[in-house]
Amino acid sequence: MSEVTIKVEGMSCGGCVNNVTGVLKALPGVEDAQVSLEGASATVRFDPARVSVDAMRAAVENAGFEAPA
Ligand code: 9UX
Repeated sequence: MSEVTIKVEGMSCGGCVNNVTGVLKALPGVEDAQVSLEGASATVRFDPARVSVDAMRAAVENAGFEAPA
């Protein structure tokens, strides 16, 4: 299992945090996601054989937020 912290910009309330958490945890291979509103970031524990960081960033962007590299 690996861990990565990605930037997540555009979150403005706890609902956004829940939304981002949900889309990340919905990805097969994502074990856990801890999303920080204040930190504008998400720390994700994942299986790199099953999911890529690029796929996480794409999921966040599809949910309406920005996930710059
Ligand atoms: Mo808060 Mo975010 O009212 O997707 S849920 S702005």
